[in-house]
Amino acid sequence: MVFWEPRPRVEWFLANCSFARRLLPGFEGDPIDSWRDLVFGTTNGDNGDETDNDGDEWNVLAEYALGLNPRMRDTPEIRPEIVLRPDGRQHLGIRYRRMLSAIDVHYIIECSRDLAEWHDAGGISETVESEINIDGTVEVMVCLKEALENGEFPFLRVRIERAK
Ligand SMILES: [Ca+2]
Repeated sequence: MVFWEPRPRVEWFLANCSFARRLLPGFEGDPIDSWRDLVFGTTNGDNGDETDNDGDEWNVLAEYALGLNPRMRDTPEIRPEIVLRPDGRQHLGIRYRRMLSAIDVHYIIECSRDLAEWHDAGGISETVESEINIDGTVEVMVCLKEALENGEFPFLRVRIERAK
């Protein structure tokens, strides 16, 4: 006699592929809570958004949003770049790696003339590259629309904010 019992194939896959849980936002509550449960083993305790558990000066929200490890000192992949655009001119850009499934986070590109006053660059910038990585992150390149020679903003940054 042969017994056959259907197996919950999807759950089996999820249980054995850690980053797959990040690729299914909302599968078990808020994406950040699923991630928090995955990396800390709990959503309770001292692992709130503003906590810096590993002392690398990146809080839990930033570690989540930028695809870092909140249990190990590491640095995000964020860097400025000068990009030659189809208009034949050089444009100031910022390249960063973010969590693909972090739909509960806003990534706000900001520009500045003097590093003191920052402005939302959403209307004057555009995403020119976006490449998904196998680890559940995506590498994004955002450039100012205005060429560097005419640009009034020599500084860019990414501000991370929890979606309400
Ligand atoms: Ca870290």
